[in-house]
Amino acid sequence: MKIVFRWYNREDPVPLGYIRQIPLVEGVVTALYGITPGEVWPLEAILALKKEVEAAGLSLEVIESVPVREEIKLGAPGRDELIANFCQTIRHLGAAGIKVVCYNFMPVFDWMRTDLSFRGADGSTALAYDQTIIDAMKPEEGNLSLPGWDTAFSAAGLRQLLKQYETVDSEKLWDNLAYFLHQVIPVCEESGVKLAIHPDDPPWSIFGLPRIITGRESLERLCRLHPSNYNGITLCTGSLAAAPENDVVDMIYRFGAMGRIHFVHARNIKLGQAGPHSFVETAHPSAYGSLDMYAVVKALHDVGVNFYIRPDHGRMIWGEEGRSRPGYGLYDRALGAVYLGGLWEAVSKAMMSCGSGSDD
Ligand SMILES: [Mn+2]
Repeated sequence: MKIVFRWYNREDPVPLGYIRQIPLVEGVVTALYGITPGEVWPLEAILALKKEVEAAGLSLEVIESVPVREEIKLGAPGRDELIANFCQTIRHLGAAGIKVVCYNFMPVFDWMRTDLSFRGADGSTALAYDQTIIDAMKPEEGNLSLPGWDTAFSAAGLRQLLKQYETVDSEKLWDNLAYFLHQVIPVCEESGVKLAIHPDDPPWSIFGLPRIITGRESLERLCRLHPSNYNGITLCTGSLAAAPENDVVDMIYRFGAMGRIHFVHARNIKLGQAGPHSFVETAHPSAYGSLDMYAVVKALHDVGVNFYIRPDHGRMIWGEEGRSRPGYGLYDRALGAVYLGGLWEAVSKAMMSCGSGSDD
């Protein structure tokens, strides 16, 4: 296990020097920003980024994310060239020593929240999701006011994109994912770069758009699309656990044993603050949310795979606000990193003492 920390490059108000001071954190996860999605990432720019990170005493072995253009998800004209560009980016990342690339296959909307500053009883703020707010919006009629999304698309651009998706149901989206992986995975194998899909967040359909990476069954299907373990998973505990039927610990045993978990996003959420299909992000420890984080870490330890793990979103605490990206402040994520490392130490040492116990 290697603990890593997401860093938004030079735009991030959290400097590399601060990340270097978080106990147990060995590296950062980042991306090249400022490149038009779909363009090839230049090798020189990747190498320069890696050099900058390493100069701060940290490693850069995981990229989050290389964007997948809508044409690829839609199966629209131009996708072959865009997939070829994605492959070339993978080759460059492999040449720079990158081991894992996170991506997602969510149509139009990436992660979704309805409140970026839900205030907790202790005065901290966190991201939250309430399905009833989503259900009241009609993006196709220009009625979409979501925090963090208002400026992502023009109303006309969004309407046009949603129209294109009218002919893409779940099965078509699966076909388009299979088509993509069929071309990309062999390049990943040659380049030594493991691909790790991020589950849909939240893991159900929103605004009538298909969402397919939602739980155990769909992850099984993903694995079957290409038998290589370069076709892997980013196990995001908070995303998957938003659907109460998802047993995250069970999924770690299942997909960890298959060698498919390369990257873990660990965070806790509290389900049901505003009824079914609602949740609020909490502090990482088990006591604050619906997830048993000890069981999560123990499962990861038990399956014995090599993986990178990062604390996922954190709350805003200790007066930190605004300057950071939602969920990506320094303090609460740093607490999360140390908590995860502490659980790992406890699980490791408990296992060791079990192993040597027979001599006593
Ligand atoms: Mn995640």
